Amino acid sequence: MLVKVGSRELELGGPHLTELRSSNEIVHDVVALRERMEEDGYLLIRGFHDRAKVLHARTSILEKMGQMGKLDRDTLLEEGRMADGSKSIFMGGTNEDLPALLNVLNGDHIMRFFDELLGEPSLTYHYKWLRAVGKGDFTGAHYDIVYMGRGTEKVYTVWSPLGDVSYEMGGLAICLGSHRFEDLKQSYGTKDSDRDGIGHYTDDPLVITEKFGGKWATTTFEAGDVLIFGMYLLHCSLENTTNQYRISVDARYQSVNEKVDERWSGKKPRGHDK
Ligand SMILES: O=C(O)CCC(=O)C(=O)O
Repeated sequence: MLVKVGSRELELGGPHLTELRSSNEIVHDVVALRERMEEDGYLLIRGFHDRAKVLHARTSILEKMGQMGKLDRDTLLEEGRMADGSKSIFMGGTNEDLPALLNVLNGDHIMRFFDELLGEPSLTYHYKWLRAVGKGDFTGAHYDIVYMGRGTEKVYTVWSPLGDVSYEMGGLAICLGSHRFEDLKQSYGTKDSDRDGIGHYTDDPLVITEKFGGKWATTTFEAGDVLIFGMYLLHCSLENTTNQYRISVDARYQSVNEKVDERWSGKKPRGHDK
């Protein structure tokens, strides 16, 4: 099967693209989870969130998008089909008007998970990166440290699909081993998007593997699944080739004892430096 990763078409199971591995068999063993995170640089946990709560959040987001005129009115709301002429919508912010979403991202289940994983009380940044990615769009390959590196490096991203995401709808892909690309960490990984005016490293996933090695990995996702990774794991998304929005959110978690990146934390996070 051919999958569109960033600007390339790659064969799933071919030399450049494989499947992510799930960590569900070790989900109740925190020591094993920490070792897996160290070794693989990511944790894929299926059914981590309560699926019904995620679907409730999805409905509230779709209702909002419908009111914004972004959805095709002749189709079912839950399909999230794009209205003619609509584009991707970035809804980053505190999203206080979406309590069902905050219930998933700030709830006891996920906070207790991070308390245990970190071995310290955890916090989550108030800013949530909510995205509705439309047809033809994808996210280029990057390290998150470039966007949120002004506090501790020990921040974790949780990427949550808010709906089922097929290969065609464009879920996330990561570059295996990229948390150990020391040259890249010492160059691109020391940049700050606001200070240096730098963003994604590349739209072409093979630029990375040809220069640094590794291999890309992805999968299909269901509402409730999460992909968790640190600040130095290269990731991009597959292209959405459908006319249904791919709705997802990425949120951040860290220890309360570490420095936070003030752009994203607090009740009124200021966001990127203007
Ligand atoms: O969902 C996407 O397209 C990008 C997500 C991302 O870059 C992240 O989770 O850090």
